[in-house]
Amino acid sequence: MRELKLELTRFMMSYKFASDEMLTKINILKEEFSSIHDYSPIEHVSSRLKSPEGILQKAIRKGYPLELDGIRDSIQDIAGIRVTCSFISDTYRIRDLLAGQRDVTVLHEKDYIQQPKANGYQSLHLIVAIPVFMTDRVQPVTVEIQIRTIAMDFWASLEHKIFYKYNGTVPDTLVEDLRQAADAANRLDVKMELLHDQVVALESVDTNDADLFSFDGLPPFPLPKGLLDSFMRGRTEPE
Ligand code: 0O2
Repeated sequence: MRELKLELTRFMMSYKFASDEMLTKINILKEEFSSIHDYSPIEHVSSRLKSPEGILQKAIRKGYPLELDGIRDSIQDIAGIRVTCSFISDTYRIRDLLAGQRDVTVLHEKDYIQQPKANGYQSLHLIVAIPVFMTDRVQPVTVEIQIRTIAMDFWASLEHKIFYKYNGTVPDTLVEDLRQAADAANRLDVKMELLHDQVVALESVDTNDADLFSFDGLPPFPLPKGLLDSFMRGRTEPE
């Protein structure tokens, strides 16, 4: 019994560590973007771990084997992270930046943005595996990452509430209203991105900030041309 408890604790901890590792990666992207590009494609990040009861219920519901190795192989959303982005292109940018990291393996991808679900649900789902270094083993652990825009997230949280309120049997009129709301959310996403692109294009014409640098919320500061030239020489002409 003691042995089983220990195994279960290690099992749950491996998901917490995997989630922490992915959150660190996402937060690094967020900070680096804000510092260097003065803009972050990530608006909000949240995470959750399924409880042991939730894991057991899902395993029973899906008919999976009720032992830890079997559960590890079949339930891939024990650790879940949700990344909310400003624009649709950002969701793919974040996907590419995470998928391109050496220790991250994308096991599955479901693109409900390109192909929304029949009810209107949109989101980009990734199941990734990341190695977790424990005291006596390196364990590849899966994490589900849902990447979506603010409008998609707004829609999904309301739909989730409605779905549970009606115990999964939502009246047809409400289903249709939700589908229309999902279309409206998509139109808003497309429009907002077009507006944003126009503003970015204007900014790059108006300002010549090539010699301005900023870091960690500090106002942009100029770097003397002589110093910049010497940095560049140092990079291109190694001794
Ligand atoms: P929770 O508590 O949010 O994690 P799976 O059941 O995961 O083995 P499935 O259903 O094919 O397989 O996975 P999919 O389609 O990738 O969906 C997984 C998660 O996406 C769900 O988790 C929801 O969080 C979200 N999701 C999928 N479809 C919808 C939808 O129509 N509306 C909303 N609001 N969310 C959706 P869980 O397991 O439902 O729960």
